[in-house]
Amino acid sequence: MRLSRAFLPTLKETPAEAEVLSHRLMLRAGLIRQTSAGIYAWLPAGQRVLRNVAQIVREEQDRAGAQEILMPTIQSAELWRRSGRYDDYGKEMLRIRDRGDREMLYGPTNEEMVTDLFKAYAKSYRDLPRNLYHIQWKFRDEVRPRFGVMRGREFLMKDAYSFDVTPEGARESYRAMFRAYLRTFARMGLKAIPMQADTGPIGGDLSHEFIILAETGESVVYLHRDLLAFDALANDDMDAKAVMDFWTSRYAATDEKHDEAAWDAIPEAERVSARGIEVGHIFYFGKKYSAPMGLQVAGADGSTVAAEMGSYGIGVSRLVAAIIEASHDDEGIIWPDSVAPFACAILNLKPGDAATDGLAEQLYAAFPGNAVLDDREERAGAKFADADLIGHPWQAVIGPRGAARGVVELKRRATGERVELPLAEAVARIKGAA
Ligand code: P5A
Repeated sequence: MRLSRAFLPTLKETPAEAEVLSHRLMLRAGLIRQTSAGIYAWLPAGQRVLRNVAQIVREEQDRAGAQEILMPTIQSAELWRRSGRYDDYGKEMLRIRDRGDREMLYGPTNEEMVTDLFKAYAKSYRDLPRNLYHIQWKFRDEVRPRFGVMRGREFLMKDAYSFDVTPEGARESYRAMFRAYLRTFARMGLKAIPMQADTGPIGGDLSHEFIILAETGESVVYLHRDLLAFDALANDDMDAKAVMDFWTSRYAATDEKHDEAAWDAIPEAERVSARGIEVGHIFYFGKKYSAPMGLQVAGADGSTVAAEMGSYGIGVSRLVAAIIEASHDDEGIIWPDSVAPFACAILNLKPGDAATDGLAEQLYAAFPGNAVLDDREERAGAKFADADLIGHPWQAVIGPRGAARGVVELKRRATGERVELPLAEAVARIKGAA
């Protein structure tokens, strides 16, 4: 994308309405724009990050054996009456009527819809286990939407739903998602800690929230320091049971589940209390939806059993803000390579100069669709500031002196390290990191 023609608007001023850092940076870097309270449009750079985050989530769901579908955002009230949740859900649910005066709603989650959908096909125990997921917009009319996309009213969620014949099978499905979540967040450069959690309106008795530590987080959390040392990508060969056994062998709880006595029993030097952001939440709720909604299959012995179900959520749009909370400095965002909107920004310090233009164009051509070329007639300082603010992992600075020698100055955003390299080596260095 050439900045002279791109829609990548940055703001110099800090917007007054933004209380937390990620929200301020998302507005200043031109990632999002509010269209009504708690509802946001995603601008090109933001949309690219959102898409990258969703893609990592998708790859890890697929790897864990879940299958992607896409269910509608609009649901019928009748479906929710069958589970008994229509009246319970309260004001958070956006209720709508169509022209035939039928009661509809904008889905806050999809347990009912997926149960009804799967029920149409699942007849015998051989049709299970299955895990179906989608990445779809949700609407919850939150009392206090705040912190930008961190707590929005409309937000993008990945929600997966597992169907098993037995409780033990359902626990295995739960553990597979548990492990997949650790990998998912690690690939985004985040350390997410699973914690025992309350189940709220989703229901069930086994539940974990995945929390990343950040000072601005809404949740207060308590954990054993051993958990901070676990590396989900390095421990890739561990089976799902071993992973979950490790995590549940050490203390970790949110405020609501905190147990003072258990906490006091941990040596003080091993305790960590912090604030965190909930980026995922998984539930095992058995027959809560399958029984009232009639999702039953024939078991091996001829008996009829209601499916054992779980659901597994990831806040995809919230993650964009959470990654910024975890990775920024005074100048702006520092995107991990895996989710960055572009692999690199090419800063041509003298547009119109044959040598800088030539080198900049060559470098730009090496990253089709994945670089921004700052070809604007702007001061060098403004170009540096914008590139730092948007947080491109690499900046390739091309000035007349370097261009005369055929070299670019490569800056790594995360460390500030700079190195002068001939073009081909600069390309290789950037591609090697991604
Ligand atoms: C699990 C999947 C559920 O809805 N049903 C389907 C279950 N869980 S949850 O915890 O309520 O939500 C899952 C994740 O969605 C994100 N999230 C939000 N993100 C932005 N704004 C919101 N208002 C919001 N509400 C929930 C969180 O990351 C949560 O873990």
